[in-house]
Amino acid sequence: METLPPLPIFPRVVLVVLVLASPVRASVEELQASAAAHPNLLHQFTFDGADDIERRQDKAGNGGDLVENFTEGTTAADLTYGAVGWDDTSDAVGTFRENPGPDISPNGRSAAFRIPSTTIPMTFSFEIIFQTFEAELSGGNFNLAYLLANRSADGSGRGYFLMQGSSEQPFGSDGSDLASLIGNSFSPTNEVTLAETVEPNHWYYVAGSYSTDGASTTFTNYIADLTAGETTLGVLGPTTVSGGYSTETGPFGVGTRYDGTGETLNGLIDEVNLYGAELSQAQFQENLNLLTGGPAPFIITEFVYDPDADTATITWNSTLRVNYAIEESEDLVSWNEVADAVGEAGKTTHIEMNVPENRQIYYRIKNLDEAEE
Ligand SMILES: [Ca+2]
Ligand SMILES: [Ca+2]
Ligand SMILES: [Ca+2]
Repeated sequence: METLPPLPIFPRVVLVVLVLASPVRASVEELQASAAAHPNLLHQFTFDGADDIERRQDKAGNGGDLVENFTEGTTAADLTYGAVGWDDTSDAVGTFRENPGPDISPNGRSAAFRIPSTTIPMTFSFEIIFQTFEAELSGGNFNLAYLLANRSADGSGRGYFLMQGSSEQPFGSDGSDLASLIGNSFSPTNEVTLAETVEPNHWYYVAGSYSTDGASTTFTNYIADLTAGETTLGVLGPTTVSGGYSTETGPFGVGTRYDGTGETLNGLIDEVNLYGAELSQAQFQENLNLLTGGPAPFIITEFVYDPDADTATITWNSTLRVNYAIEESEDLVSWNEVADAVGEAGKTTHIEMNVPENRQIYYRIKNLDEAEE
């Protein structure tokens, strides 16, 4: 029979618990229901259905059904309907592009989708769940893949709401970004870089909200790498650029250029929601929570005291990139910061502390990025 060793006399620990409400169920289906209930939902693409026509339907019922878009002899066989999505509650669709290869027709083979005709209003938001198969687009003049895009008839108003690649010069030199570019200039002055690199085969949740008067546009973007376990949105912006996106009635590319000539995503799209309003960060975070179950509760999950080394190792549920302070106290009244840490992926952070001998020490972990009430 195993005998447990006597417990060492070790410092008592205060568990600082901040309980965050997290939904019990989390799924793409939950996000779909949230989008469907939004009063400003413009178009919704879930890529679910009994046949391919139904899979291309605008589930918002606003006449935005997708059409297939092929260049250079590609066919429906180059699209993948009924692909496995972020979870098993909803299908994704696969779009195609040769990589490396020429990115615009002629001689660029690609297959994706467009809304033939829609009107994007002066306040607008999108959210998308997608993955790319390519870390970097190459072989073309611009090395761009449009995920969601429109453009005004005279070419001035670019609504490149989300694209892989960038406008960095020389053109085509940075085909590894995720970016949003709006307005009258295809240049970094009109572009927000959401990510300098993307992980191929990782599902991303990306969103943005936009407001334009035609002369200038202000927008904010949000991103989370779902596959990496990110549960808190990264925020880019708000940014103001010159010019606007197209608010004319016209085509809208989903996985390809607005006019259907190529520059297509080689990857998977699970969900697209387009809204005729500026959605808030809180709304997008709530929708992300519906996908992930929300950030892990902020709790200390393990405390290990080593009496020989006089060290304590504290482990807690951390959020990626969030800053934390480790504080100690002998009387629970005055607290001194003794270490700091930045949250890691995988939701736990460990820190090893040196514990003074013959003293009773309390520890607590503070989230420095959370505003104090
Ligand atoms: Ca879907
Ligand atoms: Ca890059
Ligand atoms: Ca870049």
